[in-house]
Amino acid sequence: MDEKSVREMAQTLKDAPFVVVFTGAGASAESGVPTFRDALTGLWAKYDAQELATPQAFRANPKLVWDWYQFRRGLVNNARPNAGHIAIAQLQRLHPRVLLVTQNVDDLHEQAGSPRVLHLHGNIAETKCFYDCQGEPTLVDLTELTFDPEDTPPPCPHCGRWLRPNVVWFNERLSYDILEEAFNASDRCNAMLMVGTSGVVHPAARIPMIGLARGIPVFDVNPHGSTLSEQATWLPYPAGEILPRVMEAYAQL
Ligand code: BV8
Repeated sequence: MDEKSVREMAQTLKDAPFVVVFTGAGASAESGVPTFRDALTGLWAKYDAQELATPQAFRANPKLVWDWYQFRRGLVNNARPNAGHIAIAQLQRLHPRVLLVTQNVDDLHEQAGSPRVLHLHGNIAETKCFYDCQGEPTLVDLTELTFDPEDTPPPCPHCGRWLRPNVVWFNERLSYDILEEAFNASDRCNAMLMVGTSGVVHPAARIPMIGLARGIPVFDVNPHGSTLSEQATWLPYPAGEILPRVMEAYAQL
């Protein structure tokens, strides 16, 4: 992307009174966290993530699904924010009004210094009772439990039934309040920056679709393209490469 286009993009973001940043798995790819499109590894290579990330899969094989999340938690725990996360946090510091909405279940935006992150699909580091026996969500601190790592999922300390990761699985509804805030922001913002998402998963994908339908500038940072790249302003670069350049130009405006 030539410097003139980078500067124009930075100016558009600076001139927009309200910016929504919408991220997906690709924003964490350069931190070593595999995206959903990546082939699954090891035991799970023969499964599709969409098949494992469901309550049906958990009921059918709770140990397989729990152990898959423990594996992914390990990847996230070893990951560090990349230059793309850091650039987004910088935008939130320099711009008066940015709402960051993520589909990701890691906390790399928070680690990069983002002051507020709206998580549409939950937080992989959190554990809750599968039945929310004490109210929704019944969060449980795994570090306070003693359980046999081979005998998983561990039992809920309140009701003795399964624990599960505090993420939104396929075929589960998202939090109404979180979704309403994200859609309201999409209806009101003046520019949108989507980073590292294929735009396949709903209802999250409606966020950039609302921006595009309103005719506001929507920048799509994605080296391989998304379902919306043709309608958006597509930047075919890795987030960690292009976003620091945009923020360098932004800081000089
Ligand atoms: C629901 C948590 C109803 C779990 C996740 C409408 C149309 C079609 C289907 C549906 C629809 N409405 C509902 C559905 C069904 C389903 C769905 O969307 N199916 C699709 C896939 C066909 N949706 C649901 O089930 C949702 N629930 O609708 O409930 C309901 C109502 C009432 C009562 C009961 C039920 C729930 C969806 C949430 C699922 N949970 N995550 C977990 O993580 O384990 S979704 C999960 O997959 C991720 O969180 C993420 O959101 C999604 C993957 O999408 P992306 O983030 O975009 O990642 P992806 O890998 O696809 O793409 C990465 C991109 O990055 C790529 O394009 C790549 O090119 C790019 N990239 C790579 N490297 C870089 C990069 N970009 C920049 N820089 C780089 N370096």
